[in-house]
Parts: sequence; C-alpha cells; structure tokens
Amino acid sequence: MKNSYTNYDVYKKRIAQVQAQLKDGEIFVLFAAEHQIRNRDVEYKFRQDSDFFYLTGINESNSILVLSKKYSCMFCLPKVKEQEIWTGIRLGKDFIKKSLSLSEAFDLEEWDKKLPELLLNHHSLYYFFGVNSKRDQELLHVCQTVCNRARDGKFGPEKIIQPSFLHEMRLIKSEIEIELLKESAEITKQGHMRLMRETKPGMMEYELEALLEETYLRNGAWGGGYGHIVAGGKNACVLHYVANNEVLQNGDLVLVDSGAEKNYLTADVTRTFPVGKKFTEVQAYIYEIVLASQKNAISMVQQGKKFYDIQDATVRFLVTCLLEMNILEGSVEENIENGSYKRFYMHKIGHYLGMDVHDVGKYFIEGKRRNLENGMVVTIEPGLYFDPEDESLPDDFRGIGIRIEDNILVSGKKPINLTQAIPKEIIDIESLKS
Ligand SMILES: [Mn+2]
Repeated sequence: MKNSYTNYDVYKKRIAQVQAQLKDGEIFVLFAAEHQIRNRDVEYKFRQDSDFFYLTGINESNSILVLSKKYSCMFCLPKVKEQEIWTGIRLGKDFIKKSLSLSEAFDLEEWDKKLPELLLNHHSLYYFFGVNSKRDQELLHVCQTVCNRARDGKFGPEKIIQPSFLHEMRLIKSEIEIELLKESAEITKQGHMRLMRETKPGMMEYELEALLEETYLRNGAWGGGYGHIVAGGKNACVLHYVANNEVLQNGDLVLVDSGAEKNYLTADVTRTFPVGKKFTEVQAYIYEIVLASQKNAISMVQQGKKFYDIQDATVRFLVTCLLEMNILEGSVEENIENGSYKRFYMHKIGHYLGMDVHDVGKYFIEGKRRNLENGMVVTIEPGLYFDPEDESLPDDFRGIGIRIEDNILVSGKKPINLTQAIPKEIIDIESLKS
C-alpha cells in the first residue's frame, strides 16, 4: 500500500485528472511553497503546499507546475552542487520529468522567459488567486503583457478562475489516503494515551506538549498537523489556547487537542481528562453530556446526510441538556432561535479533514448545504465551556471546558471512526490513570 504512494503513479494519475478537467484554451498554474522566515535568517521547518504535494509528491520549495489539456511541465530547483551541499540534494528536472511523465521540465531560472510563451493563446487561467500576493502580481503582469499582443492576432488569459475542482478531488479520499490517515490516527492515539497515563498534578502544560511531539516524531510523523492545544482547567475555555505554559492542578481537567501529521495527512483529536486520578462528580456529569452528544453526532455521519444538519441536531441536544441543568431558561425552540447556547457551545460540530487540518472542499453548493459523500473524512467535536468569570453560573461549573473530537470516514450508512481506539469513556480513561 505504502509503496504505491511513494512511487509516482498516484501523482501521474492526479495530474491526468486535472488535465481532464481542462478544456482547450485553459491553463492551470500551481506554485510550491516557499521557505518562510522565522526570524532574521532562520527559517521555519519547510512544509510543502498541500495542493502541490497532492499533485506531484515533490517536497522541494519554489517549484511551479503548469498544466493544460495536452501539455504538462514543471519548473524545478536546479541541480547545482554548491547549493546542494548547503541545503540538500535536489531531484532535478530530468528525474522529475521522467517520474511524473511530464511533457517538459525546466530549471527554475527559465520561468520568467517561459511564462509568457506558456500563457499565450490561453483565454482562462486556473490559479489560486490571493494566496501569495507576490505571485498574483507577477501573473497579472504577464497576463497583461500577453494580452497586449492582440494586434498580432494572439491572446492571453482574460479570466482567472479558482481551480476548486482540485479541492473537490482532495475532499474525497482514496483507499491509500485512508490507510495513511489510519497511520496518523494510530500515532495520535499513542500520544494521547501516553498523556492520559503520565499526566500528574504539578506538571506544566508544555511538558504534555513535549510528550506529544516526542511521540509523533519518534513514529516518523512530521509533528503535529497544527499547534498542540494543552489547556488545563479554565484554559480549556479559550478555544485556540496554544500558550501551554501553566501548571496543571489536581482536581482540574486538561483538554488536549492534537493530531499527528504523517505523509501529509493529519489527524485532529481532542480528549479531555482529569489531571489527577478521577473526574469530579460535576466534571463527569458534563462530560457524559458532551460524550452522548458526540456519539449521537457520529452516528449521523452518513452518505446523503448534510453536515450542518448534524450541527443542528447537536445544538438541539445540548440545549435540552442545558435546560435540564437550569443553565438556560425557556423553551428549546426559543434558545435555539436566539442563540443563547452560544455562551456554552460557540463553535461548529466539525470540519473536513485531510492534508490540511481544516481541509479543503465546499460546504455549500449553490448556497445549499451539501450532502456527505463516501470518502469524505470529517471531525466531530462538540464541546461545552463554562466561562470562569461568569458569576451567574454555579461555582462548580465555572472554568470547566470539555471537548471530545474524533475523525470519521463517511462510508454509506456506517460511519467509520478512525480514532475510535483513543479512550473516551470515563471508566477507560480513569483505568489508564490508576
Ligand atoms: Mn478539529
């Protein structure tokens, strides 16, 4: 399975799929990621652009892929010994041309000269406009120059179109991708379970982050697919808490939102568990409500259902519970209508998952909620959060934040939970802690 992904056949097929979407007179341009500066002359660890990797499997910066219906080429980092000594061996244009069966391949320096030629006599340019403004300017300028040659009877792109068909391809995962996602899920499981076992009162949040990162790296992952959230006690009420620099207190819960990225596919999992040995009564009570809402939502992840209908069902469930707890007042309908529940559940039920943690693909088609389809992977992540500063809440509720998140593959009427093996029942979590 893995071999078929590391050889180039899968990418050749994807390139051909893009070409099949293009009509005469249409051209597609895609840039690889560039190195990003962290500070002064220090760069962040390089991570290829997801779209570029999806189509090419090539992990080198600055390359450019150009496709039309019957033509394909790439501009590649040149094989220059002096540069390779400093920054690593490059694949080079000959290897890339052969591996991806491209019509042509060039060294990067040829780009300026070749681009006008390539755009010539294409009326439409498929390009992700707005991602890199430097590239946007460059392309607009060249389009303009080429269009100015109208007097010679030549023409250039007059339309720039977002190649959203590429994101629709990425939205539906292949069998190979599912297998690889399972691997990311397995590594993520090891990280989360390690925390459940090893977390003790007095540890710093960043110590847990370190254990996650270590587990991921030791298993060949790139690291986390996004910044690890390790939020002790009331910090869990900050949804994107990434400071991770406080002490974990006995009696508090800790919310951990973290997923390993391997082979350019990331998991996205949240577990909330006690810093000490056991949930308190109130914590367990709220936890069971979130867990029940999550299981209910997971059961709805079926082909033909609408993703946002699952959000609606979850809101209804949580509002009913909040009313029973006397946290909300009035009727279910009223509270859904006026959004009062957003004080306690303020985010959505989930998102697409894949190469990007908030993966690509449309949620609406022509303004209407779209159906879930086989091969989509979504997160299901309801939560309840009780503001530590809200004095209208019972004392023992304040500062509790609970979210439970799994990664679900749409497969007919039977949702497949890729992260099922990461404990979430109270009894299972507590038994890991004893
Ligand atoms: Mn998520």
